[in-house]
Amino acid sequence: MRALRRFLICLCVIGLMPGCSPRPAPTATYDRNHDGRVDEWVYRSGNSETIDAFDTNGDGKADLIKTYDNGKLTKVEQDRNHDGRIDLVQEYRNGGLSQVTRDDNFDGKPETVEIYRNGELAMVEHDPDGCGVADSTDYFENGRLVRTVRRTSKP
Ligand SMILES: [Ca+2]
Ligand SMILES: [Ca+2]
Ligand SMILES: [Ca+2]
Repeated sequence: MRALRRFLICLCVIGLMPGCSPRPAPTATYDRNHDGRVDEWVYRSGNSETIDAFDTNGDGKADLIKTYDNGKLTKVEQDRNHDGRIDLVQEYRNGGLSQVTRDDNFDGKPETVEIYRNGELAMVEHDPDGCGVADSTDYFENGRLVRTVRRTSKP
């Protein structure tokens, strides 16, 4: 599943995954809550992309990462359980939500991908064992589940 591969790639870019290198140096850092420790890192890569990473719980590790392209929000990544691994990725296209990738059991492997079209939920792919291939896909029309397709065999 392409979405899952992208999920892992973005972990590498941010440098949250151990063994990923080189980690780029931030172009700016901030101490927003004035406790003497950095809690926001800003990375500018290339001409148009900006990555804004926040530490919301004060453990020194980024857990909320926003990516902008030409000032427009394109991605929000969250580490909701603060284990250093991203477990929720929201992607935006033309200002609207286009995809949500979730690792709700926090094992590092996403098991749900939601695809949005024109701001409405269109498809949900379920991969409960996180192997990277969806076991079933739900299709939605006008906000209603209309079809579920199950994969009969897995590679
Ligand atoms: Ca944190
Ligand atoms: Ca996590
Ligand atoms: Ca998982």
